[in-house]
Amino acid sequence: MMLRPMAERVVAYLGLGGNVGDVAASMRAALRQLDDHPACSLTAVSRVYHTPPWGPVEQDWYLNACVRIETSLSAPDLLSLVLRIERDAGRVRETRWGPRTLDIDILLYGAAPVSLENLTIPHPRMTERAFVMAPLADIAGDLVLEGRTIGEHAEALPDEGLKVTDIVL
Ligand code: A4P
Ligand code: MG
Repeated sequence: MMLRPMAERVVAYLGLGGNVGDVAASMRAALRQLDDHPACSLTAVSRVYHTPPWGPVEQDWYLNACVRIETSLSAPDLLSLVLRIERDAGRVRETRWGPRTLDIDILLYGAAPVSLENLTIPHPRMTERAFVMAPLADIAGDLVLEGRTIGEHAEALPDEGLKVTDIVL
């Protein structure tokens, strides 16, 4: 039996979204890559939501979901991993807030905020977006952020018309 020292593991929450191509297939591939990574394990997956596009760019509806992972990667290393997974999904960066095959945002990483030049956690504006709060409430409804539970944030947001799908990731 091989014994490895236990690295410190952190619970992190990721938000996934996309509106180009077979998004559910891109999400499934992403979850497999995360879970197959030696320093990550996937511990919860939300339902998949069909969501009206948010922001200034006119574009198709999105699929959105959230997952919980446990990881011994640092936050910057986790960002490198999710950016690589986005590239593997064929993500091309064109317009900010524009259409994409797959976007993976690090919503939360442990309890402490992260503030680096290229990485801000909690993800800015996440509590204002129903397409993030609704799926996150599925897997972290009791977690407190900005003085309210995620479930309360989800309830308080205006109904943007998002719909639960029967897609299973
Ligand atoms: N970055 C900083 N902090 C983080 C973080 N916590 N997690 C930096 C991930 N990345 C973070 O991201 C640009 C850079 O942000 C990354 O390289 C990293 O260094 P990006 O994904 O290329 O940019 P973006 O996604 O176009 O911009 P942004 O501001 O992340 O946009 P959002 O907020 O992700 O919005 N409507 C619906 N219904 N559903 C959606 O999922 N998504 C967007 C994109 C617009 N409308 C949407 C949806
Ligand atoms: Mg993003």
